[in-house]
Amino acid sequence: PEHEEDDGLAVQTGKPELQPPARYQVIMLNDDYTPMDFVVEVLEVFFMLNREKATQIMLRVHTEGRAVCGVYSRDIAETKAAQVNEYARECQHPLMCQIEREA
Ligand code: NFA
Repeated sequence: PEHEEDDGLAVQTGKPELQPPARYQVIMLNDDYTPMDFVVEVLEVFFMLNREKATQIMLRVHTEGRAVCGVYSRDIAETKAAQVNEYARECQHPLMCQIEREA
């Protein structure tokens, strides 16, 4: 043939050039002060969870120290974590979310 197809690998590194977008976990951290009811409300509102799922995740955070609330694109994960942290601060609770890139 006159030319080969592009195999999608960079000439220098051999690494794939087009990767699927990275996914980010939004992780909620336990603390000693935020009321359980408040945490359940946050999980319902910001992560669109029903009462049962929100309660399960709240209890996992409480007993294990942290739990994944959801997995999103980087932009959405950053926004959700920032919204939770801002809302908790406004309500004078120390509740915190952070994000972690999936492996
Ligand atoms: N540990 C908090 C309490 O005992 C409840 C809590 C759960 C806080 C999940 C933060 C996250 N009131």
